[in-house]
Order: sequence, then structure tokens, then C-alpha cells
Amino acid sequence: MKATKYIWKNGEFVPWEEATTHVLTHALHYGTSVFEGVRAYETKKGSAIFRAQEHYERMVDSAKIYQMNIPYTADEMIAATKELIIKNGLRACYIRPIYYYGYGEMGLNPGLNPVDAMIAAWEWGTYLGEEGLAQGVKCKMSSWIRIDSRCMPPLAKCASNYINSVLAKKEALDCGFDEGILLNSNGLVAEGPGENIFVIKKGNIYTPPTSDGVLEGITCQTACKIAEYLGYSVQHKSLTRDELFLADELFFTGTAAEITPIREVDGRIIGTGKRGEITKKIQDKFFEIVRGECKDHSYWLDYVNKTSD
Ligand code: PPE
Repeated sequence: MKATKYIWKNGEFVPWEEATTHVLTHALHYGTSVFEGVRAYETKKGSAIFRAQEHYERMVDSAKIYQMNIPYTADEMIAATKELIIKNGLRACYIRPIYYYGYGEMGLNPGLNPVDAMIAAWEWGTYLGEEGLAQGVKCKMSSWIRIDSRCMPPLAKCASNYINSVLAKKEALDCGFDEGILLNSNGLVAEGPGENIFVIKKGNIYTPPTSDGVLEGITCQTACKIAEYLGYSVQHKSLTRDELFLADELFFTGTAAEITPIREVDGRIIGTGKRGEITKKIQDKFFEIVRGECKDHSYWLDYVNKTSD
């Protein structure tokens, strides 16, 4: 990770090295934090945060699910994020805000602890590699099942959910793949460890509904809107593993992963084994939008420098 000058913590900008926390922080022991992954992109009018409102509102929603009393509102967090980007002299960057139960009392009742807030931002390139973006990645169907809303709410972007993702990611890497794909407890396709998944078949586009245990991805919603804008039909529909094998094209979406094609699943070549045509169109439009080159979608960009609007 490439360090920057400052991290924002509970209303203050502290030097990167000093942004530490007590080892008895509740979240460290029990995973009691909710977070976001957000990206800012470089545009002609300066740095712009992509869909800031949606990301920070989702973090507030995640806190609501866990009945966490948040110390800063979404708007306050967005203002702090902009200031942080400016203070750090960043342009394109990844942003990681978090609300977490801090230091106070051990034990499973989190409410005895303060809720702390933190925002870090740093330069983070492609998630699954430049080659992955252009050529597609190789995936393994995970032996791990995606967490189920009967045991943990998948719609809350809670740190504890990610131990499920860590298992799937590590397994895929250990087996020589780039990424995993998890089924849910009903045997239906859920998502990647940190990405939503899309299937393209005969020109139609499908992605699993939230009821199949997936995070309501903001890039997923973006890809759906782009696809419709480009004239394709998009449907939220349950998918089986074999529908992945027989897809014409597959791709992942995520803030970190952006739009990443999938070229292979468990040794089955997907379509032509390269980035598909429709995937490329959606990907191209996505990058055009985030770089501020598409007027029709400029409302998704929140410019860091107020004078640039
Ligand atoms: N599903 C999961 C499980 C997930 O973690 C993400 C984001 C998505 C779908 C896509 O959501 P969205 O970013 O709103 O389009 N994963 C974040 C964390 C990745 C990480 O390794 O850390 C991200 O992409 O920022």
C-alpha cells in the first residue's frame, strides 16, 4: 500500500503513521465494523468521487442493520473525504471509510464501546491486474458458500462478512486461479469475494438479485444502467453454475475490480475465451463516465474541488 500524508479519524487529520488504534478495539476482536470501498478518478476538472452519496448512504445503511449509532453523517463523511483527497494531493485513488466499535469494554455487547470513524485514501491500481481488465480472469467455483442472511446480513458491508470472502479468495489463488465465485446455500450463483457477477447470453444480460445473498453493488447498478443506456436488456435473475459455463460472456463488477471480464470458470472457456464484445462496450462506457467524459452520466461524479463544477 502506498502511504499518504494523512488519515482522517474522528474529525481530525492525523499523520498516516499515527493513525493507530488500541489492540483491545472491539472491532479487531469481533469484526464489528462497517465500511465502504469508494474510488475517485482523475478528470479534466480535477479529482471526482464516483457515486459518493450512494457509497456513504450504503455505509449508513450497514450501520443501521447493526444498530450502530454513527458519529458522522454521510454528508459529513463526504466533506471529510474531499478534504482528505486535497490534503494528500491525490487524484485517482481508492477511499476506505469505516465506522467501527472502538476501545472500551470487551464482550459481545458492542454498545458499551464508542463508535469511531476513519477515512483513508491511497493510490490503488487495478484490482485483478491490467491484464485481467483487458483479457479477463480465470475463476474457480469456490468450495465455500456465500454467507446467508439467516446467519449474517449480506447487505451490510460489515468487516466480519469478509472472512467468508477471504476464504474464497485464498482458495482460488492457492489453486492457481485469479478469483473465486461463490454459490449461496441454495446452490445458486451469488458473487465473487469482492465483486458482483454478470452473465451475458444471446445479447441479454443477467445478474443475481439481492435475495440470492449478494451485496447491492454500486458498480453493479452502474453496469445495469450503462447496459440499458447502450440498448441491452438487463434482468436480475437467479443463476445456476452451469449457466456460467454456457454464458457467451461473463464479467465482474466492483469498486476495486471496476469492470473485469471473466474468461474461464473451472477450466471451461467462456465464449471466445477473451473479453467479450458487450463486456468491452460496458467497460469502455464505464471508464468514459468515471473520467468525466460522458455528459449524460456526469451526475455520478462528485468533484473534490468545489470550483470545478
Ligand atoms: N460484493 C462484495 C462481496 C463486495 O465486497 C463488493 C465490493 C461488491 C460486491 C461490489 O460492490 P460495489 O463496490 O458497490 O460495486 N468490494 C469492495 C472491497 C474489495 C476489497 O478487496 O477490499 C470494493 O470493491 O471496494
